[in-house]
Amino acid sequence: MKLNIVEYPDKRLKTISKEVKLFDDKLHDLLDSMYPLMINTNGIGLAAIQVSHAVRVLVLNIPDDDGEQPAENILEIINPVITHKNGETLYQEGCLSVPKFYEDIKRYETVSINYQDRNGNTKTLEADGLLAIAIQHEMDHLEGILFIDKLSYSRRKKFEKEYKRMLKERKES
Ligand code: Y12
Ligand code: CO
Repeated sequence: MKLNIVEYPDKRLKTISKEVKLFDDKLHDLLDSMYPLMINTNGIGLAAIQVSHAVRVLVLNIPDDDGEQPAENILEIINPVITHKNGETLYQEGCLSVPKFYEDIKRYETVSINYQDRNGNTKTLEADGLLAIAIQHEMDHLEGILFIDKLSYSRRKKFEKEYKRMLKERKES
């Protein structure tokens, strides 16, 4: 399946994604296509709405201690629900849909989720560190929320100005 990353300010990123009910070949094809796109664009997380599919699907691959992202470490997360959350942490986040921008965002330090795998089996996961941050970032995409939506008014204004300039420069080059 040919996929392209949707970039801010595309309104599709504001869509609330729908629950997956069918764990069929179409879902598997989407997952199989999202993973190489994420890796080839240096991503560690990607939500289906970022490739124009409004379904509650995420792929994650947190780099290991050597910075590698082997395919066996991939996490395919469908219909996730946070069951526990704790603590607070700050991390400079980036997003494939908001190229070239990184901002400090406050998140829960640890989260537990229930989710389904590609075959519809129910799983649980307790996450901390970068994985916990990535899960929260990607789950926000399912609600149509971007990390830049969490910025203060003044930081958001600054971002909009810089982003507009970046888009103009990109168009001219
Ligand atoms: C911590 C913080 C954020 C997340 C969400 C997942 N974010 C990403 O995977 C971000 C990837 C990203 C990749 C970039 O590299 C390229 O596009 C080649 C990038 O660089 C530029 O835009 C130039 C920015 C972000 C999880 C955990
Ligand atoms: Co993102």
